[in-house]
Amino acid sequence: MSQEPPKVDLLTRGERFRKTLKRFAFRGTLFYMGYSILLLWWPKQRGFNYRLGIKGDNDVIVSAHRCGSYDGLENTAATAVHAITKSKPRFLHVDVRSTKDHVPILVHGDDLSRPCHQGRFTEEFNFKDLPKVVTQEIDIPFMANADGSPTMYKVKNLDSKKIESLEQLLKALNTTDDPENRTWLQIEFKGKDEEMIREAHRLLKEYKRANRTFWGHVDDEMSIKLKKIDYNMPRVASPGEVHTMFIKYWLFAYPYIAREVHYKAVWFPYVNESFKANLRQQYGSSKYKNVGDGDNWKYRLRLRLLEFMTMTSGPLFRHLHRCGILVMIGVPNSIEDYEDCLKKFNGTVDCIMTDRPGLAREFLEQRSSKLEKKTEVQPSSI
Ligand SMILES: *[C@@H]1O[C@H](CO)[C@@H](O)[C@H](O)[C@H]1NC(C)=O
Ligand SMILES: *[C@@H]1O[C@H](CO)[C@@H](O)[C@H](O)[C@H]1NC(C)=O
Ligand SMILES: *[C@@H]1O[C@H](CO)[C@@H](O)[C@H](O)[C@H]1NC(C)=O
Ligand SMILES: *[C@@H]1O[C@H](CO)[C@@H](O)[C@H](O)[C@H]1NC(C)=O
Ligand SMILES: CC(=O)N[C@H]1CO[C@H](CO)[C@@H](O)[C@@H]1O
Repeated sequence: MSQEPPKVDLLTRGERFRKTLKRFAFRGTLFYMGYSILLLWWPKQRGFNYRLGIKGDNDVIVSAHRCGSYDGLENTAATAVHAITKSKPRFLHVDVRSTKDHVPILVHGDDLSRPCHQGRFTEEFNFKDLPKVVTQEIDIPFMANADGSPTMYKVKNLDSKKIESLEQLLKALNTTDDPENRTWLQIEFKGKDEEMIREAHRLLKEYKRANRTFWGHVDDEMSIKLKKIDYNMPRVASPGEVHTMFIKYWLFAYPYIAREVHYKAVWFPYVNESFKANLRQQYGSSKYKNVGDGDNWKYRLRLRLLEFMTMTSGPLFRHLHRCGILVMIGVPNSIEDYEDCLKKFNGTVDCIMTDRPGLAREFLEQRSSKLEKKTEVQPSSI
């Protein structure tokens, strides 16, 4: 019986401790990642898609971006009513910001240069003093021409000559025939005026729309305020929340906190040449140029990040879908775009946000009849 000392004894206490720690860390990490993946597939908090009746992956709904800015002047009641009667989107998206007297108005940009050819901010005017809409044409930012310039909407006689308020929209919707109350509002607040948001909330209650409206704010801090103003209103995550969501997901942490999530929808961009042209402008690079020149590093970084997010979005978006959180993709605007968009986000898109709700609806109806045919054929061929 040779008395070889056990190997472990050769290690000092410190070394032994480090070894154990390593082993635990390794196993712990494996467990942490494994359980995260498990939760990603089988979320504890399963949801329903917010009473919108979305059943399976094949049911994709439409949101009319800025009320459908290809078919009428953006963010106006007339365009909204046209959309409801002609193309029946499930969501009417509007941009809402404030005047000096805290009236919620339907304007996209922070100044009035696009509709009124005045570079002054909306907050400089009381509602009744807002300048007239004078523009003869207005850009549809997510619809680029071949040279990268945006497609222009030609203003028609029937289009509103005034900047409209949220109340005017609600009034128009109240008298528009909408069987079964199918159409929901999707409000995108801008600016930092909390009083205006409270007023908008009061109006939504008054017009009995509060339980048929998703709201969101482009600013992260204000977005949290929405939660405080009315916890029960379904909220669209702010861009910042979406970024944080992805970072947590990449670190395998998202499924662990999914229960505490308050938002009921996320908006994610569909990156196409049109979107890139828009992004280039945002980052102040040279105007509407397609090829390289003027692309600054911020633009390129943002684009790479978006592409990486899109690439890795599959499991996360499927998870959101299972939790009952709507995944909205914006803003594809042609049949080609819709096909590409559904391919890129294979099976994870709940809602297409588009400036052409009529076209999108046609496309989706054709698609679902094709899908139905496929599923009908399959059983007999087996
Ligand atoms: C539509 O909504 C209004 C107001 O919320 C409500 O009074 C009405 O009963 C609803 N109609 C249907 C068919 O659900
Ligand atoms: C909405 O329309 C109904 C009649 O269709 C009317 O009774 C009601 O007062 C309107 N709501 C508001 C807030 O104006
Ligand atoms: C919203 O509330 C009204 C009553 O105020 C009700 O008639 C309607 O069905 C509700 N809509 C939804 C989608 O829950
Ligand atoms: C989408 O995913 C399904 C399986 O879920 C697969 O059969 C189909 O080929 C995919 N489509 C595309 C365009 O990748
Ligand atoms: C799928 C695709 O490429 N869609 C569109 C992207 O944007 C350009 C406009 O710059 C369209 O022409 C494409 O159809």
